[in-house]
Amino acid sequence: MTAPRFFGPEFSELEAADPEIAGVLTDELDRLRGGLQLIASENLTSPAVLAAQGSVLTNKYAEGYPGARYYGGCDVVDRAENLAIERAKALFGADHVNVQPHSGANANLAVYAAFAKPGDAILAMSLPHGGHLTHGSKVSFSGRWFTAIPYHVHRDTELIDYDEVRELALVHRPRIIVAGATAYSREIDFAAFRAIADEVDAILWVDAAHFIGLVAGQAIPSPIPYADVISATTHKVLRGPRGGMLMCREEHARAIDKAVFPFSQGGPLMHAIAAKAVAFREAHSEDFRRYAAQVVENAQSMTTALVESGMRAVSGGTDTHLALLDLSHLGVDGRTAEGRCAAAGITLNKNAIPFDPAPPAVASGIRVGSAATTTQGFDAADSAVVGTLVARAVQAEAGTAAGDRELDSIRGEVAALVGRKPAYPRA
Ligand code: DSN
Repeated sequence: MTAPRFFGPEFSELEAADPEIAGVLTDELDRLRGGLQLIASENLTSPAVLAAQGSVLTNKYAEGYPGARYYGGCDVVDRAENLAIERAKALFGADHVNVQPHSGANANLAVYAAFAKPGDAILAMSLPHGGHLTHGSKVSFSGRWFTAIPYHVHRDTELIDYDEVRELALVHRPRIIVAGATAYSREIDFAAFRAIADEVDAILWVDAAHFIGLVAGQAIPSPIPYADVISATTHKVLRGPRGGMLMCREEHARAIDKAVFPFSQGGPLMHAIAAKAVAFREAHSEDFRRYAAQVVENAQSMTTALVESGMRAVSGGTDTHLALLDLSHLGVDGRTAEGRCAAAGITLNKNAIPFDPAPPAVASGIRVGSAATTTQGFDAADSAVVGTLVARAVQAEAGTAAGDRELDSIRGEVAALVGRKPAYPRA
């Protein structure tokens, strides 16, 4: 079989050696091409990123840092890591960058290791209000090894309650204050967090995993002037390979580097680091700035359509790439909505909303994001159509004749829409 576009020439070798895994790759490409990808933490990387990631650099052990490795033969991969570091510094204006974290969670583990001791108090956003597992959940190392103090959004505005953050900081004197979330659609006031951190002499850690791509594209303000340390992922709006990164002030450089290697990781993934370098180069461009602005415009357009179709946008809307929608007054829970959308060719996730009465496995909301569709070339008008398709799918009662007909019909409209602006186009 001829290699489908976006698979390298090695694909025919894979197909001969392992047809089952070759089939997984082609099926996933078909899935990406055939539906709407609205998971807010996903994107579609470029062929150049894919090529760097699927490369011979995966072979090299390079424990240590460029120029100071524990193995020989690292001169070539050193070039990749140095390029990634220098490009990230130029893109974000950071003093120091570490591109070795294998993932966002690994980057976050390194932040704890650099700045806190087991038992220290950490002030971070509550998971059900939009935070992350590694911000103190009991099921993660963060909640098991540290004393997590959760802050919340305000019940009326559904915006971060900065008064509560300050009150909790004054009472608990946390070692670290975390700003950053996975399901919060609004800009974060980094200056307010900095002022609170200074008042209690805490480290300000911005977990920018979700929005770092919008920072790269200058679509939202940068946390760099405010944060002691920033953790991020490279695969969300930033559109790089799956992975993590850290940026910090020069004074913390040694602590951060030691916290990644040797404390929490072994050999870095040099193929992923090379792909990160490619993504940083792609992001440092006028094209990417236009992309980031369009991501926000598309998220807003999709959200407006969802609200006009009867959903409630948590906090009233979005300033970013994602929106959280409350379905409670539609009488549909998040889990059901996710399933109905899947049946219509729309991939998104159920999500807890602040003060959610439903358990997390059911949830009262859904989360949508515009990063992948914008990569496909969707504009604000397309995104409004996406919003109406999602709203129709959520309200189509699967299992009834009328509901199933509606889901089939939406699936056809989704196919037509992604056919006009496909992911990974064939030609
Ligand atoms: N799983 C990511 C997300 O979907 O937001 C966060 O780790």
